Amino acid sequence: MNPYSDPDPQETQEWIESIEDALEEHGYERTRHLLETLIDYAQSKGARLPFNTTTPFVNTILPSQQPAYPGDREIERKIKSIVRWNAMAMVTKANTETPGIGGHISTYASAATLYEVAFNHFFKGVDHPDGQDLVFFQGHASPGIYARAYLEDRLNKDHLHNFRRELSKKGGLSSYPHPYLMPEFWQFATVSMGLGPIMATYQARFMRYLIDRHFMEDTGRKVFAYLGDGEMDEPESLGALTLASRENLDNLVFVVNCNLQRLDGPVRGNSKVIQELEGAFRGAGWNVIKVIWGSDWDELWENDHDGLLLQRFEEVVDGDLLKYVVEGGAYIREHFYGKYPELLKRVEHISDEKLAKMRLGGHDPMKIYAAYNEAMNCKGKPTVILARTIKGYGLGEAGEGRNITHNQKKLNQNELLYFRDRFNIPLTDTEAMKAPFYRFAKDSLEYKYLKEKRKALGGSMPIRTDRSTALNIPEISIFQELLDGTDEREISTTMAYVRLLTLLTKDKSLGKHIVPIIPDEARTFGMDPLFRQLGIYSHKGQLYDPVDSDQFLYYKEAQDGQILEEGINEAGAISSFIAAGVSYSTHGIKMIPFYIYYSMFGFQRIWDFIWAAGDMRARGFLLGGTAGRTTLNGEGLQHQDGHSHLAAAATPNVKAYDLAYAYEIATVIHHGMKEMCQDDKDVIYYLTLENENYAHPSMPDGIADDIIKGLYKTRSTEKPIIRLFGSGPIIGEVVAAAELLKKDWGIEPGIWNVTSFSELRRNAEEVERWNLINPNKEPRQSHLEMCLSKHCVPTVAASDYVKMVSEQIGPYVPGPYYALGTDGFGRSDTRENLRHFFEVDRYYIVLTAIRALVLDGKMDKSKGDDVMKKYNLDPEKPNPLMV
Ligand SMILES: Cc1ncc(C[n+]2csc(CCOP(=O)(O)OP(=O)(O)O)c2C)c(N)n1
Ligand SMILES: [Mg+2]
Repeated sequence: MNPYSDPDPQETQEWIESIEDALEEHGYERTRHLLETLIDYAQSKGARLPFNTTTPFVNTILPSQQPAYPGDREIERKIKSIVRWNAMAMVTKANTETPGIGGHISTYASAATLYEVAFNHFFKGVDHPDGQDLVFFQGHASPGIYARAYLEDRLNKDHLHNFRRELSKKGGLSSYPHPYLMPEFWQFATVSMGLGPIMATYQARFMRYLIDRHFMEDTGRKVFAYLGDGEMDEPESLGALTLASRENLDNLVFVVNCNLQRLDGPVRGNSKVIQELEGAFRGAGWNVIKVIWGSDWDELWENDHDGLLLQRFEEVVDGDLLKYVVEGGAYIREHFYGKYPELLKRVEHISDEKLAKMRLGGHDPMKIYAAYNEAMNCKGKPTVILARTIKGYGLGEAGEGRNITHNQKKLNQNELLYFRDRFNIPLTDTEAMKAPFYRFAKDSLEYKYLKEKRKALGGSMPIRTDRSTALNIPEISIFQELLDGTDEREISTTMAYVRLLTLLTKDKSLGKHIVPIIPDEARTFGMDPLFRQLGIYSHKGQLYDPVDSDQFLYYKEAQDGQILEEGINEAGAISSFIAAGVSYSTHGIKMIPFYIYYSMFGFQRIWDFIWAAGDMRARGFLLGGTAGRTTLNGEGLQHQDGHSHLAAAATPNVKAYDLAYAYEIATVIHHGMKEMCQDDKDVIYYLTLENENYAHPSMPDGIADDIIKGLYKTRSTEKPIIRLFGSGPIIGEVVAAAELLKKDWGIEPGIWNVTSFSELRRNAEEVERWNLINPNKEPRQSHLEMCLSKHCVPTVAASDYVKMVSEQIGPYVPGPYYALGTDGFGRSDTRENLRHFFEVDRYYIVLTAIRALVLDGKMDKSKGDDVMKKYNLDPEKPNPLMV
């Protein structure tokens, strides 16, 4: 409330009357103009007016502005009630039959109207002439979405019966939206809270990108994101709000289910979450539609001439509002209206029972329809609908509005009967107590209605399809200069990659499908020449003359620009990667994202998004630049990545490579593009790229397959007694170690390049598993065995990653296996010093090789000490992991 005490109410009233006149005679636009002009004027005269981003705690859309409801309310109510019932029955049954299997009843119970109005009137399906809307469903509202699919005949009783029992023979339903598990149903993985809102925002942005780049027409398709009010506390949820308004994403609609509760209790007990969210969204420039009150409240609000009801609502906090839900009418009368005798009078004619049941906005189809309708027609801004609902709506004593409601997994018999009565479910007591699934008869009005509504909107939702066609991947010879090597010229793998991208984007047929993505590091990676060649995407084009416009390679923004330059925003950039990576499905157009970033800010920072990308079957290339704990030398502890390959190895559809030479990069990327765009494999490639300069050899013949499998030989030896593995730039140390071994110790090791420890392990595991469960068949051989089993000699493996990365193949390598790696926090220093510090340099490789030969009985024990002395290695040197 305004704390200012009014010294001249008469004058205030006169101002209000002037505004009333303006409203009546000229409408909202003129009134707004007048008020804004007055405020601007006062501000220009030095009045410091408070900035207020919130509006009163009432509905944004007045009853007089509501459109007529285009549907049959009665039939829709019946359908909704049955969806509610089936959703509840599905979770109840699952938990009765398999205690502890989980699931949620209360979330969908609060969101049912939000979804049903959209299913009946808004969501466009794949066969709609405008194309499909993209909908991010609130993850744990999934039971309601399955329940509707059941009524539409898309799922059967067995599916519902096997909710959360995906391993059952008749097929089950995944707990949450997982496209990986239900690839023809779910489109987006949403249940890691906070990822949905930002991913939806970048989906809307990517849709624009495809339109601006002339891949498709603007047909008014929308992206909807259904979100929890508790979920809005995740930093990612609000993280891209200004991007959405800045880019005028009027194709984006957030629907926040404001039941005021999260898992443990109130989202904001001591204030109002709806008001807080309104402030955040309005401040960011969104169109905010608050749907707080249902039609039952229209009369009370209309009669609130003195603003007392509003004042009372502004006095109470969400904690109070939740208490009213639980305590009922008499309590509300006494504690809420009772504070002011005038308010008490206003509700005299309303019974206690009615007071308790006055419907809130999010449960009123009229109000929700009006909000969607406005969102559909809003131009130039994204829209958020803040809908007030009750968590566990209809559960009564079983959890309606109660703090335990989120974890309510089943109803007992009395609670089932209560629920049946509350929603008029046509079941007898005996039937209802068994919580059966209910389906409308095929000739019923309800069945016909729901089918017709969906047909008119282009088919059922959610649905995931792939209507894309294969892309023409050119021959690998387009990368010939990378295959030929650099002779004496020293370059980094990052430079080789940038060259590859330049060649690729120039390809006549494939080039335009490449989506380079970068979070403000283009210059770090030497990608700035691409600014001019490809342009940086900007819906607004370039409204200014860039400071470097006189230069050939200037900073070029363009409406049809190809590069997504995301700023310092890894979460946004990976969301763009995902949007591009699933474009084959969401838009029926194959795009190939190449997202390059500081490798430390990849898996470590945004692995959850990468996990979701895997779940959503995204395809594309992640490039961890400036990778390697000792290869990136000056940046120190925060920047040196020595472990992203561990995370990559644990992400099922990520194929990870640590590459040393330009031809390896060309081979892997070429192969990956074929897998993604010709063989339709849902794979993400992760390549680490480094910034150490050295000469790159030309590609030997016949090794392409081995590069993809993860291991190929670069140096053979006559009588092998030991072999060295190297990966990425550490191969340079390995080669140097081999020279020392020969020169100083008379040993000639074979040398192998490991391009992927994780691919080698996956292959070896797969073979091992096959051999395990096929004991009577001829055993198969892994790639490692095929390469190495001829000589059972010790192996020393060195990489710029923690030892576990190279150790992952240890059990499958014939002979003893020794791993060198970079465990511990990074440091800034020269590469040479760092490699010594982490004990991955040539001298430690030699030392380890000699020790391996000693233990193998091939050398005398004293040799170890000789090596230590010869290379000045200090036995007192502290362990890099511990210091
Ligand atoms: C990142 C993350 N943290 C925690 C959870 C566990 N979780 C699932 S639902 C939920 C509460 C959700 O509350 P809200 O967003 O308000 O949704 P509601 O169910 O109230 O609609 C929590 C904490 C999760 N799924 N994701
Ligand atoms: Mg909530």
